[in-house]
Amino acid sequence: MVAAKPIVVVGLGKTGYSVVAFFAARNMPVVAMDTRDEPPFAQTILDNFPNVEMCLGKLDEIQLLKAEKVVVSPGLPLATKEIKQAQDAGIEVVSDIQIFADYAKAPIVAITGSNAKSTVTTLVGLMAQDAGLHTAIGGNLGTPALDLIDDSVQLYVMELSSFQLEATPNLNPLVATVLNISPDHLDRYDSYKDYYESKQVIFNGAKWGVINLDDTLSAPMFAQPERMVGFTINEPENNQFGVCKQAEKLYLCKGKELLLESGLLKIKGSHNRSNALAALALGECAGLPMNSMLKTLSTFAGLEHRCQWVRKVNGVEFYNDSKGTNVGATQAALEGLGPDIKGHIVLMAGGVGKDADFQCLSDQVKAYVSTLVVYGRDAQLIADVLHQECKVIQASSFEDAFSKACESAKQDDAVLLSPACASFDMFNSFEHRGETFVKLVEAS
Ligand code: UMA
Ligand code: ADP
Repeated sequence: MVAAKPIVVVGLGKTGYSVVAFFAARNMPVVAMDTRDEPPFAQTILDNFPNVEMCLGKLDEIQLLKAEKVVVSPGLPLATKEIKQAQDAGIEVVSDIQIFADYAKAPIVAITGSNAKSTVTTLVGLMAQDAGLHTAIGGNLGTPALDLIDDSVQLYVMELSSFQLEATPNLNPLVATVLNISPDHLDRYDSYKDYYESKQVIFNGAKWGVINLDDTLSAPMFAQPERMVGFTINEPENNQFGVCKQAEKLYLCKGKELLLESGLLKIKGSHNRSNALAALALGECAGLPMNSMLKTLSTFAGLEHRCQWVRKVNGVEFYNDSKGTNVGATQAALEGLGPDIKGHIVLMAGGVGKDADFQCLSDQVKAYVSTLVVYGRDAQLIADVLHQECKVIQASSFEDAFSKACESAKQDDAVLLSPACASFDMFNSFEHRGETFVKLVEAS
């Protein structure tokens, strides 16, 4: 008897571990590899799955060429030499999300975009749970997709990154959306076009597409969903979702039907109105009842580290937007909070800029920011392009940035941490950065 060819799992982080566990539980031969000598889950795999063959410190080309298929983790580019070589030799190279799509029996709500993915995914997941469905929520949000597979699940609500989607040719979701597009991860893609096109596969085989009518790059470009519904932060047409004004009040609406006064939302700013409308549109396509969705929406207070109000100290409000990891997010945070701040915003930004063009922030910085305090690896880059829009101060550390921001803030101002950068030069994660900020605020 010829031995079955192995599944080769590349990357032994959270995703890789979930893939190894998934196939090992199905008694399929697995080879696990990682370019790192000590990847996070190597020891756990050795302990729990002693039959899994392991290759650390490099990608083993011979094993890759002998694979039944290769499941590659999102942190590793498909362009990696050994992966590319296997693909060129005709070996199927897919993401964990493709395996998930192959095995999931319940419909999938698939959510991507440059920003707001976690907020909208969580909100749609809560809406489905409150409507009584056994709902599994995860993907890029944190719980790897394959850990969610369960035959009792009635709906999967999945946050998907471009890294995951680029190796997911056949998702076939019930509903798919690209929430918005702005530059991100330009250190990994050859061009902006490559980046936003990588998200388009989310529409492959989709029954419904939910389209952001305010963002042309979010619309389907290649595969067309069977049916589409749009959302906009302006007045909508016909059966689209949007915002209407009546008697000086703003309402979320569907066509001419008023759904909810926007002042009743706990998540603030026009970007969050857009997020709320996207969630309603996605939920409706998934068959959730409107009344139940509106109830969930009006109690949703948002996620930590996303334009989160921390505290008022000596007349200055402090906001933690540590999840603002690209220029589009920081633009939205400034536009969302700016009009509500009586004074000005003192902005703390910096970290790993991922080759972004910080010039994109000029208009919002000019409109709302009195002082910009920059820190971290790309501080100088940010200072160079924005020094004409406001006062810019360079800080020597995150703590120094915080104390300089506090010194600059006057009564009625707000100190906003919205870095427009990844955190990995100084912190383990955006959560770690946000928690450090909150601790500094609490100690001030
Ligand atoms: N790595 C190597 N060698 C390898 C494999 C990975 O050096 O052989 C490095 C990668 O370059 C990366 C790190 O290891 O720096 C982690 O990569 P991974 O693919 O092992 O990551 P996981 O632990 O599996 O976590 C991934 C997502 N991480 C990335 O896409 C980088 C998590 O999203 C996700 O929650 C998790 O799967 C479950 O689905 C995090 C993220 O930062 C939150 N995502 C990016 C974002 O949101 O902007 C896309
Ligand atoms: P993601 O999972 O895509 O990173 P999150 O929901 O975690 O999205 O939000 C990340 C950041 O994106 C927030 O901190 C906020 O600054 C910004 N943001 C939230 N909603 C929007 C939106 N609709 N458009 C642009 N930026 C947004």
